[in-house]
Amino acid sequence: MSYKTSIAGIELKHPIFNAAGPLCVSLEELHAIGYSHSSAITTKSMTILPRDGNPEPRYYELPYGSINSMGLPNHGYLKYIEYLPQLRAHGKPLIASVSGLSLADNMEIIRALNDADCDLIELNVSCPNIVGKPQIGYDMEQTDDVLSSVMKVVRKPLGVKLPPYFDFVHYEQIATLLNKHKVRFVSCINSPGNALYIDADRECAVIKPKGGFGGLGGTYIKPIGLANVRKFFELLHHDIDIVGVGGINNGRDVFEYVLAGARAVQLGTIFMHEKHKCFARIVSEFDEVMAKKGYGSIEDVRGKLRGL
Ligand code: RRO
Repeated sequence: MSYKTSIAGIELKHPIFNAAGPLCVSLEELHAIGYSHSSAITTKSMTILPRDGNPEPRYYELPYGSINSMGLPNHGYLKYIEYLPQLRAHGKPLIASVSGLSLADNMEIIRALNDADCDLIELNVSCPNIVGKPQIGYDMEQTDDVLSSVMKVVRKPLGVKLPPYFDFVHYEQIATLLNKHKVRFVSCINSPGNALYIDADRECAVIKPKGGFGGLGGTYIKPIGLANVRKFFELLHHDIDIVGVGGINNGRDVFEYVLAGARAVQLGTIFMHEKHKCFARIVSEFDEVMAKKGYGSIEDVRGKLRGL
């Protein structure tokens, strides 16, 4: 049995799909996600113009995760608008991830997506890897401006991909804005930015851009992702859905995210590592955990984390 769920009213067969990021740039890659057991297809974050991204090496697998500084490689929003109807054949919700390099860019892309063949828009306010572009989600005033502009024009359910927060005051500030602007969902967390991994043998960093600084993914960040989901579950109006991301490797991890308050989860680093078969494996592990515990639905579990 699969445990169905929904994000902003869009139904998903089960709660597990791909995060914007790995293996979702080209039409071929997006079709491959369609053929997999991912319950939705999320695109790489799109900009106005196509981008090659940062110089390589820009992704490196670590003992317990990954570090990346991809630099937003993507085909540009006009291509994704062409790709979307072709992906419909898979019969899954289509999620367009947007990461314009300015508010004007985001507005142009979102206006165009209003008439495109996607079900949800995920606005990325948390890319850590563009030199000279601090993460919008850490600047409360800018976040307020961006959300008030985009929410005026958007005609599809729009959610926000958030950076990780660490301080309760910051959680309260950002949650106030998300509630005020009535975003439809949040995806948390993007990779904690500007981590540095050092190879002591070679006495160097492991990725080239920005002197080796990049976004951290995988097992390292699961407790940070869980904390963000939990805190937003406490602070957001309950009609704002929460999608958990960060360090999910197995069905038990998915269960933990649902307990914390997530309606669905996205896979990033494990998808890069294991490729498309991770979706079927993790779906069946999650189903097994739920069945063993005797739960009949996501709603039996969602947010029900107990204190001690
Ligand atoms: O492309 C990237 O470097 C990237 C992006 Br847009 C993002 O949102 N998060 C990330 O870890 N890498």
